[in-house]
Amino acid sequence: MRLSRYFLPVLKETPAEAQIASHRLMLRAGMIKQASAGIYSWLPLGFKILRKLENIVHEEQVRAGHIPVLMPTLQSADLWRESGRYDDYGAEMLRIKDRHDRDMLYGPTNEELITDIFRAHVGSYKDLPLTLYHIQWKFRDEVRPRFGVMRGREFLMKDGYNFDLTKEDALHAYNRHMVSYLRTYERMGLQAIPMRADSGPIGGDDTHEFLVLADTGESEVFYDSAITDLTLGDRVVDYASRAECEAIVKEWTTPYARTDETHDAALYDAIPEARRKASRGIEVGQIFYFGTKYSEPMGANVQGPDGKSVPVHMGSHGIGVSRLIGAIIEANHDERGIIWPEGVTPFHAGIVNLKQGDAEADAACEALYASLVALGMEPLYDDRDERAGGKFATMDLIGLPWRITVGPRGLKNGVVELTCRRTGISEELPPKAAVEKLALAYAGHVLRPSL
Ligand code: P5A
Repeated sequence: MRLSRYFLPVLKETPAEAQIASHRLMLRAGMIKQASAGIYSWLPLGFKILRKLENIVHEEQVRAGHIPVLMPTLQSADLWRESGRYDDYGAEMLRIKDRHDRDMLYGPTNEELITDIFRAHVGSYKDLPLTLYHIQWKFRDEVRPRFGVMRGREFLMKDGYNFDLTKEDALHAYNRHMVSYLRTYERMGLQAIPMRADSGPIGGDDTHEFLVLADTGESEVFYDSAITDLTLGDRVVDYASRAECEAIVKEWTTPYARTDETHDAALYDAIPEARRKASRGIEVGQIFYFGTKYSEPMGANVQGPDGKSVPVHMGSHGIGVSRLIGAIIEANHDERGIIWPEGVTPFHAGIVNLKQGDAEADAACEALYASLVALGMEPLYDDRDERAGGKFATMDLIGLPWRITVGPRGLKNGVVELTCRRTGISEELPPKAAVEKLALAYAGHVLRPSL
């Protein structure tokens, strides 16, 4: 992409309404624009990252054996009356009447709608296990929408639902989700810690929230610091293996980690003092097992092997896709701007031409651009006729992990400058060596152009 032809409305001033770094930086970097309270338009840069996160989520869901679908945002109130949640959900639910005076609502979640799909089409235990998921906009009329996309009213969620014959099968689905979520967050460059939590309006006994540690997080959390040493890394997981998923879940849920809702002071005090941590966290996902809470009242039954009709065991699992962008920025920024992890960056490298219009500098930039594209990367070429300082400030603000600076003086010596956004370290290299270094930096990442 050439910056002269892109739409990147960066702001020079710090917006007064933004209280936390991620909100400020998303506005300043031209990623989002508020449409009304807690509702945002996604401008090209923000939309590109949203799509990248969606891709990662899809890939990891499909890897775990889950099947994508797409359900509507608007739902009929009748289904929610069947489950008993229409009245329970309260003021957070946006209720709408259509022209025929029928009660509709903008879905805050989809347990009822998916259960309705299931009961219409599945009747035998032979069709189980089944996990369906989608990535769709949700609406919750939060009392205090704040911090930009972090607590929005309209927000993008991945929500998945498992249907199983027995509780044991459903607990395998729970474990499988926990492992696939850990992998999903790791690919985004985040450490999200599974913590025992409270199930709230979704219901059920077993539930874990995934929290990214950050001072600006809305949740109070307590944990054993031993848990922060755990990673999945390159480990290849067989999601069909109950024993393997269970072992990973055990490893991750053994160290104490709880939100304030389930905090147990006695257990916490038993942790060696040096490892006892109390801090704040951003909730980027939650998984639930709720058994037959929806299947029973809604008649989502299957015929078991013995011919008897039984309600299926279910769970649901959510990832806050739009909130994740805020969480990633909270965990990755400095005073100059965002620092994208390589797995989610909107462009792989920035090319800054110090002397636009200089034949040699222009040609060197074009050649670099072509070499990066040939490797499957998406460079952002700042080809505007602007001062170097302004170009650097924009690149630092939007946070691409690497910048290649090209100018006539360096080119005379056969070199360009390659700068790492995270460390700030620059080195002078021949253009070919700079391209090779970038290829190495992105080895292990899926390289493909995104929207
Ligand atoms: C699980 C999927 C559910 O709704 N039903 C379907 C279950 N869980 S949840 O915890 O309530 O939400 C899942 C994730 O969505 C994100 N989230 C939000 N993101 C931005 N703004 C909001 N107002 C908001 N509310 C929830 C969180 O990341 C949450 O973990």
